[in-house]
Amino acid sequence: QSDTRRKLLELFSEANGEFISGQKISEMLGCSRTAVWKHIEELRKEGFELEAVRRLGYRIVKAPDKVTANEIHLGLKTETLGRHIHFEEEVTSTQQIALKLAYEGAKEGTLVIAEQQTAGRGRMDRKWFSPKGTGIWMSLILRPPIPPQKAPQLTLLTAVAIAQAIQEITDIVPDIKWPNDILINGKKCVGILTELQADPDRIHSVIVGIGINVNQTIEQFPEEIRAIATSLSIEKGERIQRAKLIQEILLRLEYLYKQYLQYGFRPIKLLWEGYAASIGKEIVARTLTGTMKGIALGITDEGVLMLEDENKQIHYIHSADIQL
Ligand code: BT5
Repeated sequence: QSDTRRKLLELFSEANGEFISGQKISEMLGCSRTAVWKHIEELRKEGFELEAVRRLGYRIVKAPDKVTANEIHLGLKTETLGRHIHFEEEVTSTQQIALKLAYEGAKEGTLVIAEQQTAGRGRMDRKWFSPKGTGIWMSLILRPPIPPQKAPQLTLLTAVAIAQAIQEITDIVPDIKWPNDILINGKKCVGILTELQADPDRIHSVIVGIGINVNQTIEQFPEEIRAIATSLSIEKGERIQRAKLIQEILLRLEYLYKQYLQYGFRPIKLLWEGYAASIGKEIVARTLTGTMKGIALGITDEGVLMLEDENKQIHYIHSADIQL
């Protein structure tokens, strides 16, 4: 049933807004004309606008701004990432569901996505606000054949993919703030949370959690983050179609991930530096063991932050909160 629907959406996607005859659809799907009509009705219920014209057939006019598996699959060009999608209207946290699926053996590239999270979280159990229908709250399951200590590089890789996708869709060039934030005009628009399941020498899975503020207005942010947070639509001045952005992210992520597995972190690092907000500037780094002030020199080939203090001593920082 849902497989047929997926095929139908693929047909529409290939048709690029042109009409496809009912006859052709029924042949391609291997079902009756009546069944085709029923599937079309189902898509309409999901919010797709479909035009039906006698003798011409059907064409897709508009996909709704939803993030169900259908919306994301329509026009998705990846080979593995996002090929399996687990969508829910409301979850506690997509991380939690992805973790469970990964444990049960879900394939690499499986994507968990929800319209709303009731217990979205950031690093160190901080809260991540994930209101209904306005953002992208998703978790991607990866199974990279790399040693566990390299996993933080995937956070940086993901940040590059998202920055590229944002630039492509909105024409805004965002800043990446090491290690896991993307900022626009100094305000946080994206947070990334990478969680690892591994033995000392082998990764079972990495769950890459991505939170993006897309269509919120300023008033829709809770008081406590209003001064530090922003959304793409606030910055761009128009609504953004979330599914399109997700497709772009998955495509770029897949490409960078392949590059990374083949050539290592170096090519990613160069791209990362192109978006880095803090390089050459004075920053404050809060780590678990204390606070350090200095100039951010850049990242190493491994993705570790280098900070030079006032005594010209260089510190290598693996994880911290950075204040610009
Ligand atoms: C992060 O943590 O930035 C990682 C956020 C990852 C969220 C995704 S959504 C899908 C997946 N499922 C989850 O449950 N999580 C992932 P961190 O660097 O610790 O930043 C957290 C801080 O960002 C909070 O303490 C707030 O100050 C701020 N914050 C919370 N919600 C925000 C939002 N929607 N936009 C901007 N800033 C926010």
